[in-house]
Amino acid sequence: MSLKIIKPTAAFQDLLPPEYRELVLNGPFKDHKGLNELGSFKEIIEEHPHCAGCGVALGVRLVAASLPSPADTLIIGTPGCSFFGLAQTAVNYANTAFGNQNAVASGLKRMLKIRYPDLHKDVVVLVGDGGIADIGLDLTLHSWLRRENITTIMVDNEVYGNTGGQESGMSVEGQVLNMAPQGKKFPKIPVFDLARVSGCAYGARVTVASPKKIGQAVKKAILIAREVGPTYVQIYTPCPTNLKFPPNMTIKTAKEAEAGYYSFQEFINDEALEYLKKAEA
Ligand SMILES: Cc1ncc(C[n+]2csc(CCOP(=O)(O)OP(=O)(O)O)c2C)c(N)n1
Ligand code: SF4
Ligand SMILES: [Mg+2]
Repeated sequence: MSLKIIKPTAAFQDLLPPEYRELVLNGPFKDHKGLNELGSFKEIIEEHPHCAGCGVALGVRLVAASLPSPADTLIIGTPGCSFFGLAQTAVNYANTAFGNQNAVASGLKRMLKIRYPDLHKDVVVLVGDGGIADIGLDLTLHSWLRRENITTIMVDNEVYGNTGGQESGMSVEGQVLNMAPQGKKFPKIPVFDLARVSGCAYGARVTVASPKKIGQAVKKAILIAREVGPTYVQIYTPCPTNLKFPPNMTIKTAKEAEAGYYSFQEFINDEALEYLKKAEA
């Protein structure tokens, strides 16, 4: 994201909300800023339309604040609640037809490598569980099997939040939802394990209750995708509206999941480990 894109014209300068002005003055554009330095500005630059307490909105914000080179990153999304916040986030962002994100991201990454052979242009898919585990699963797996140099990030709220509560492949077995009144009949699709066996060089499974872990995982995933191969980060981002818990319980819900079936997990192959050691040296 270039500062030029968000810098207001002089006439509007004083009319904009204080967080916007703060973002322009102190946002993560010139100096690298990490999660510890989240300002009063919002990576999400306007009041966003997510429901109160939305785990997906928090996930989007934490990912946006964890990008190693925000100005040289292109985020690819698809329909779903994440799209609301992403369209209002201070990142370069393009949307795709539902489920096509990893195919579009593969093409863009290849094109950017040709156009900017000496620069790192990070292409990051940031999409919901339905977009990845259901309609986009074939294109996601094929991008991994082809070893495309892209990072895929799932904001997993375990439901189709955007369309009113259908079950997704990532919903837990037995979960009752507005449009699954008898409860889901099969377990969560093991996308994290599929990432490992389909050629991802690095993968992490985290929750929004652990922002630092998200920061580290996103950074590692994007760096490794530059040189080694595809990477995957799966973030539990609970949805109060569809899972029907109070909006101030999002972090508590994520913490409980993290202590149980959504524990932190990470894998990395030898080549990626070597690469990280060199990059950090
Ligand atoms: C081809 C196509 N089919 C269906 C839809 C309708 N649709 C929009 S978002 C969505 C579900 C998104 O669920 P998920 O990816 O889990 O994201 P969430 O809203 O939960 O963040 C569906 C089915 C669409 N936009 N395009
Ligand atoms: S429906 Fe759920 S995921 Fe979508 S904006 Fe509301 S809380 Fe967030
Ligand atoms: Mg979802």
